[in-house]
Order: sequence, then C-alpha cells, then structure tokens
Amino acid sequence: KGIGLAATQVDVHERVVVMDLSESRDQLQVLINPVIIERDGETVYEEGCLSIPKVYEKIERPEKVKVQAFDEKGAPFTLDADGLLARVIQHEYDHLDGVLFIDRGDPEFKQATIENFKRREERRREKAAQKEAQARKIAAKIAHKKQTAQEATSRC
Ligand code: GNR
Ligand code: NI
Repeated sequence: KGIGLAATQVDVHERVVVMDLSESRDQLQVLINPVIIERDGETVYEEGCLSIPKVYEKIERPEKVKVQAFDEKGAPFTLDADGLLARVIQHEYDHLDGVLFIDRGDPEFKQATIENFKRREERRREKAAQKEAQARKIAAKIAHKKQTAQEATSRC
C-alpha cells in the first residue's frame, strides 16, 4: 500500500529497497546496497510509515540526493533524485539502519508516539484475551448441550 518498502520492514535483514511512485503501480524500482553519495538543500515534508500506522509528522531532510545502487539484475547505477523520490529514498535508506522518521522529528512527539503504541498494544492484548474467554464459554456450553442430549437419548 506504500510507495516504498525496505526489506527490514518485513524482517529481511538485507539492504534492499523497493519503490513504486507511479499512479499505475507497475513501475517498481529496486535499490540493492544503496549508498547516498551526495545530499543537497533542505525541505520539509509530511511523512508516514507502514511500520507506524496513522502517525504523520513534518520532517526536514535534504531536498536532493544522489544514490548509487545495484538493480534487480545486479547492474550498478547512479540516480539523481529530488521531490518525492528523494524523500522516499531517504526514508527507506533510514529503515535499512533501523531508523524511523520519528527518530528525525520532535523528540517529544516520538516519545508520545511510543506511549500511544504501548497503549494500543495493551488494548489489543486485552481484547484478544476477552475473545478467547468468550470462545471458551461457548465451547463449554456446546459440550454441555451435547452431554445432556446424549443423556436424554440413553434414557429412552
Ligand atoms: O507510503 C509511504 N509514503 C511516504 C510518504 C512520505 C514519506 C515517506 C513515505 S514512505 C511510505 C511507505 C513506507 O513506510 N516505507 O518505508
Ligand atoms: Ni517507512
């Protein structure tokens, strides 16, 4: 659902990035072992991340980057990027080093985001436990019904 994804995000610890900024979503770009060799300017853009759903923050980053990488066939290439492409390259490049956009924003916002996720996780666990208990109750009810039905037939 995103315009970029780093292997790190799907627990593959290789320096691999895929991106697709096209409307048709059929223009996959692959960066293997990317290295940003030049950074230029600065700009602010609101970022989001598949790994931290529904969190957005304006983040300052270099406006342009020059990146060297290998493509999916192993061929080396150099890419001059600006705009959204430069933004996504830097966002994904950070993922490869375990860095998230909230690490580059307001520290208080980062802390608040972490607290929110802890609470979210806690609620998720509580709900799962409730569901489990409900399922157990229903299973017990069914078992009881079966037993009483059996007792009734054996009496006849
Ligand atoms: O889909 C994504 N959109 C996006 C928007 C602004 C800055 C960065 C991104 S990357 C993100 C997908 C993602 O989390 N990739 O790691
Ligand atoms: Ni991301």
